[in-house]
Amino acid sequence: MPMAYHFAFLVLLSLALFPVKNSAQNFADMKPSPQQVAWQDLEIGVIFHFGTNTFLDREWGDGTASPSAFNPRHVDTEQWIEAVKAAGAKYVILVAKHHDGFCLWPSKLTDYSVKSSPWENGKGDLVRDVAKAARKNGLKFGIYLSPWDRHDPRYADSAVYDTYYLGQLDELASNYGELVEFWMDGAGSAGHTYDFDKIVQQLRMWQPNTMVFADVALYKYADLRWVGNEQGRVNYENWNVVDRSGYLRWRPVEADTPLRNEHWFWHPNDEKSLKSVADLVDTYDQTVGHGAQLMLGIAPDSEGRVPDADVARLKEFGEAIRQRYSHNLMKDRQLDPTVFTTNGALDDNPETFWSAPAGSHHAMIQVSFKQPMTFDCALTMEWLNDGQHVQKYAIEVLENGKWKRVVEGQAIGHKKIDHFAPVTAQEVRLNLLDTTSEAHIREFQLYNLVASDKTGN
Ligand code: FUL
Repeated sequence: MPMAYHFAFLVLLSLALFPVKNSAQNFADMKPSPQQVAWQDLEIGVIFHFGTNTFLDREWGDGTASPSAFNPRHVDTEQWIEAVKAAGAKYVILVAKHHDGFCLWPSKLTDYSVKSSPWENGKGDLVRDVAKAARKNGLKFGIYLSPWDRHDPRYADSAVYDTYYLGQLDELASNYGELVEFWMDGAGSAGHTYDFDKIVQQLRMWQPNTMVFADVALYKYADLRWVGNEQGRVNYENWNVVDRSGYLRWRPVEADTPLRNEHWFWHPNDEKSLKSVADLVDTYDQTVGHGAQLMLGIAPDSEGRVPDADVARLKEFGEAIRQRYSHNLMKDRQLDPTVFTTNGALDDNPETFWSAPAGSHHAMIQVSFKQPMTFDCALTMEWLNDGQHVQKYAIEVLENGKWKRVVEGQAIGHKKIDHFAPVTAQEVRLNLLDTTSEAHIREFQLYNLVASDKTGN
């Protein structure tokens, strides 16, 4: 064997015997799955809490309530869905079993369910009804199945309880169609261990595309992450790639917060805790506007309907958001044929996007208006399929021949909403100051919110 071949052979042999360790993971190389991209586009979801707690003025049932307490007279799941659709929700999660262990579907594995209740003479199935109403109205459906179970005696023995939980998961994951999200909530459960490896494996068998929600304790399995509070606040900057258990992964944030302050279940005479439209709009800006998902908690009442006041508030909230973000001033920009390629970011259509030159770390989108425009808000969106790349940006206006910064930020992510004091200018630019590789921008929009709030347009 000639010397050169000999050497190459030795190199190959040593590579085979001692493979080079993977180089350290880089945050900028992490990309979302197609399911995560699709889920992030949903932006607003809701979670329904309804069960024996609804009838007993409780938040966390202790598992002793009789199933006969569950006796709604007019369950109207179509009304639930219409109410949340008006708020702009694109998916719904039903709490199929909360910590009290009471099941909203007729599980074959326990009698502690709707089948032992007077509702529909024990023949009802809320999971079926909500799934059907949601899909009929074009909303996606998902399930919350509490691991903590304060009713079932099997809970005392982790291994035996795991089999029970897995059986319930099988029922839910195989009988109700595609689930957009599956919530495993770590609340309660003190000192209890679950075989989450097996649970997630089994869930994936039935539902390969579901987004697994898991809070802090179950981080390893999560396709999305809990925000860490129930106030509807997502701290900025919000990066989609985070390291929690020794490796990096794309885990977008979901921020759950109830429509009625601190109450997930319905309580009598509780209207004062209904959040105001201003609160909800602010919550939207602090969650969706920080690149996260907003999940609003909705509590049907003891009749089985979303209360009228909540229905009205959801509608007002949806209208307020649509009104605020429907008059994108970019429609009045001058169409400059020499920079037509940026149109993907300026055309008011998130389905299209503009890419900065391949390999670039800095780029700019400049816009000229036909006449000076006044604006006080910017909405930007990154196309995330290739990863999150913008790590520093500014929005600048031309004033007396000089560029003046009105916004400085780091992450853009799925969506970033920036508010600032009104400025009037004819030239504006999105200055991408630092990007890990070429930026992809779905939208750069500008709004005059003070004016639209005043006119109601
Ligand atoms: C929490 C639970 O303990 C609350 O009762 C509620 O279900 C909320 C959505 O998740 O962890």
